[in-house]
Amino acid sequence: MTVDRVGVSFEPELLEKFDRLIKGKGYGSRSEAIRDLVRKSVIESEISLGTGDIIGTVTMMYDHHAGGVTDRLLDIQHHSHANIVSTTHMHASEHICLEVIVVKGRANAVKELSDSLKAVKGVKHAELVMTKKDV
Ligand code: NI
Repeated sequence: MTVDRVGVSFEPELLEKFDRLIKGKGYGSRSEAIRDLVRKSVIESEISLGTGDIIGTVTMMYDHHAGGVTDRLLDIQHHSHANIVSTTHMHASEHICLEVIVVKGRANAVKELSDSLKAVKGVKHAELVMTKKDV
């Protein structure tokens, strides 16, 4: 892989804070830390446009004793325009289920799926993580 070198200027106070931050996170160099920040920014920007293809996960925790929750969650997934690759289910306790849904597709379709799942009564917590494979 070829790389282009760029120079970045910082105010000393900001650079000092940045160095402390990245040391705490275990980065070996400023370059790698800055590349990660730029990548994150590019990914978030492309995702916010909503039209590009993404890969990601929806992690949700729900009480399967809540009326009809399992049927509703399955129904939403079967009708989603996002491409559901796999689901993993863990029976976390007598009442609580943890489910991780691996998805790919248009960011908008994946967001819509995640929002619909979050809104189901009985779903106590859900988080969507999206990334791109080509950044
Ligand atoms: Ni379960």
